[in-house]
Amino acid sequence: MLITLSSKSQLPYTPSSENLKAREWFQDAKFGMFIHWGVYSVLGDGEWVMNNQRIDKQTYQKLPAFFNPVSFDPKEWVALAKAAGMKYITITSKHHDGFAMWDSKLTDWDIVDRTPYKKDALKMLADECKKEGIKLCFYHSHLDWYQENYFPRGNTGQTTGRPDSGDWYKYLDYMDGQLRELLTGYGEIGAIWFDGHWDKKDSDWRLGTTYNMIHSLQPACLVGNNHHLAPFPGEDFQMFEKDLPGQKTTGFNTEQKVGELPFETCETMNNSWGFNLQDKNYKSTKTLIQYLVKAAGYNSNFLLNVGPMPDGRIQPEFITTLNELGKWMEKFGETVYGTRGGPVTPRSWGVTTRKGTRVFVHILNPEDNNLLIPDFGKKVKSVSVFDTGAKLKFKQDAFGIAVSVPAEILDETDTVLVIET
Ligand code: H79
Repeated sequence: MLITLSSKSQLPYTPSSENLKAREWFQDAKFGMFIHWGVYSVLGDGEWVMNNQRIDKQTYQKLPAFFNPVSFDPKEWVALAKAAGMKYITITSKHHDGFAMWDSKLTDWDIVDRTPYKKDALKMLADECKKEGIKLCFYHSHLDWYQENYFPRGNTGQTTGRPDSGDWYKYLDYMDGQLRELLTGYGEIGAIWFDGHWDKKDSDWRLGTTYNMIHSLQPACLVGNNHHLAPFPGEDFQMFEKDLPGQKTTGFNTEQKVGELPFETCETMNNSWGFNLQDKNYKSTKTLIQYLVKAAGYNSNFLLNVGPMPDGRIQPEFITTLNELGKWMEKFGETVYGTRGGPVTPRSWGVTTRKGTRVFVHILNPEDNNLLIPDFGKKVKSVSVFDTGAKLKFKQDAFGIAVSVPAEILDETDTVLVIET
């Protein structure tokens, strides 16, 4: 009886011209800010705290009263993203705890109805993004530990004290309704970034219906879904959580096939997505620059996460690193923005990116003063150092290009060479 709904997801999908243009924009943009922020931030123990500390719904409802982000200034967040060289922001509209960070009319489980702050944080951010030319995207959880109609339940959220009954399709209607609010009241939305499908991956998620609704409301809005599988029809980009496309290093993505859509990889600045008071495992600026560059070499965007504090500020450790990243991007951004990965596939020494007739060689782990770049079928005119323009000696034959890279030009983060073809 519900077969018509599920089979809809299998319909072939032809993206609109606006959508294809948005995909190009997305790939050119390369670098975005991921933001995990919600009432869980109050506990300083990450966004999974409801599940991990086995907090029941009744108890979890005490949290919004403590969420009063008086220091939240969207101007500061957007300025920081821009200073870091980021071109878009993807923020949690709703995480797995189901709490809406905007003024939803479909529930009172939201920031305006339940917190002393009473303001629509997403609207404030949307207005500032629009003003500053930053694209806003929403991370939206399929999975919901709060709604009773999220039933039968999946692998997680078993301990939140909900009754053993509920109407699954009512839940999906509710989710679509909330997405409709986000796509009609907050201006142009760059993307919807779904997560949580893996909680019950054999369910009828009615993805086709949801995806069609998104594309009919906003044709240029890109749909992505962190289901750790091959892309489904109706999706416009493919994300790889804490992983470069196809590397399968996380353990939970062994079934993930690399598709044909634009890629995005996301990573944390310490080990947490949502604010974690005790997590001091900060990644260095060098590590994060190298990750961004590697992502570009894999033809992928990089979405770098911050988990703002419950008072609305971003912690100073993150701010320092992001500003350093931005300094690097000011100088070397040309070799990242607007590029595509390749022509040479990633190597142990680094990666390549390309734009027009130029190939940018990013040496991340120098191995030898003689750099051997496999042949990529183009006649090389010159090889030079990106930041100084100094010409380097090279020899091209049928096997590839050998470049002499003197030790004194090596940079400990990234030595960038330009090949003119
Ligand atoms: O929002 C952030 C995390 O909260 C969320 N995605 C990022 C962007 C996330 N949820 N889970 N994970 C990340 C890790 C993956 C866990 C999984 Fe599983 C392992 C999913 C499927 C297998 C454990 C077992 C959780 C569900 C089943």
